[in-house]
Amino acid sequence: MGPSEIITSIPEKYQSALSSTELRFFPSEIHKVEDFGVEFEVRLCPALQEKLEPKAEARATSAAATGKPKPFLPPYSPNLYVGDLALEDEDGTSEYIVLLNKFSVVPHHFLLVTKEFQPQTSPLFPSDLVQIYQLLLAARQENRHFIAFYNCGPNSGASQSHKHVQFIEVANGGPPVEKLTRTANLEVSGKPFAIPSLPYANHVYRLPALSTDSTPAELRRILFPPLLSLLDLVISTVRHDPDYPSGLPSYNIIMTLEHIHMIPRWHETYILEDSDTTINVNSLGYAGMLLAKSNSELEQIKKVGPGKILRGVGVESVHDLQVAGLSLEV
Ligand code: B4P
Repeated sequence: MGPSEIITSIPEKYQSALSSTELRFFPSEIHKVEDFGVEFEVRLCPALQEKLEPKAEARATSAAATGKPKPFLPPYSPNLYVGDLALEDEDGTSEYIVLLNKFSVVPHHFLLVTKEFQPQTSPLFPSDLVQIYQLLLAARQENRHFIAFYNCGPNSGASQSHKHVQFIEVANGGPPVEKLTRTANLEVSGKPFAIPSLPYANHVYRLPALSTDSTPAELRRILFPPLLSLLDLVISTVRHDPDYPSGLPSYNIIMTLEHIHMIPRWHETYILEDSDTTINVNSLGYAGMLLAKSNSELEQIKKVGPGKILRGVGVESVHDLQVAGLSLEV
């Protein structure tokens, strides 16, 4: 299938997966919380407590050693499987499958998964980027607004160890953080920048207008150098902190047709003071979309503030260091 066929088949596939009961939809409601110039959308979804598999357990299920089913390897459930995608790129052919998210909080949430096992700790490759943007462009052609996100590394919020990029539908104006990002007035284009008002390290690249007519080679030339420079910045940022855990870095990536955002991560969950509650944060949190699985989590998020939570699981912003004259090596 091509990217356009995938996008057009998602609504029907979603409906039949829902009727089959294999896809579970968890109703939720959005609460707006203003913080650091962003109107955060905190999605209250108590029904997710019924999803009995917490992250640590899901990771174990996903690990090769358990002998339990691995959800992103065949045989795929016919109800969740949308199609195969193959990308003829300069590097040869890369193969992917598209699956509907089995645990859907937002309808039509889908996953782009590598056909062969690759670890979720590996960076995005040029072919991944091209495939992601072909899907985002195909959706925009249908006048639908999706963002893609990638939870990379052990503390990024990922629970499945097989490389997968997720796609979620958002409102016309994009996710909450994108509205703030759009207001950044860049002195020079074609360079990464940070949103200094946000209380955590963040690195962003503003993309030129992309076209559905672009060839894979053109998309690769436009998209891959920015991704590499953002990754360099993430690595430089975490190196500024001598206490950052050794080993592979963790980070979140949010991809829209306008920007690529990359946010280094330190911790997987935010532990609330004076309570046993923990808040799980994945890439969507940094898009301005947090998840609360109970009313008490929602109240705590409002009380503590999304910015403090995101700073707590992220890394200190090095913007102040840059302003103070300490440059980052890129
Ligand atoms: P990961 O990258 O490993 O982790 P995640 O998105 O944080 O989801 P997690 O599984 O930890 O779920 P959580 O309860 O926190 O992604 C794995 C993906 O594969 C997930 O989308 C998962 O649902 C899906 N999956 C697992 N087994 C599968 C199978 N057999 N077949 C197909 N897909 C499978 O969060 C629950 C859901 O809410 C997640 O989808 C999460 O992405 C989403 N979510 C989180 N914050 C949200 C927000 N603010 N708004 C809307 N949705 C949100």
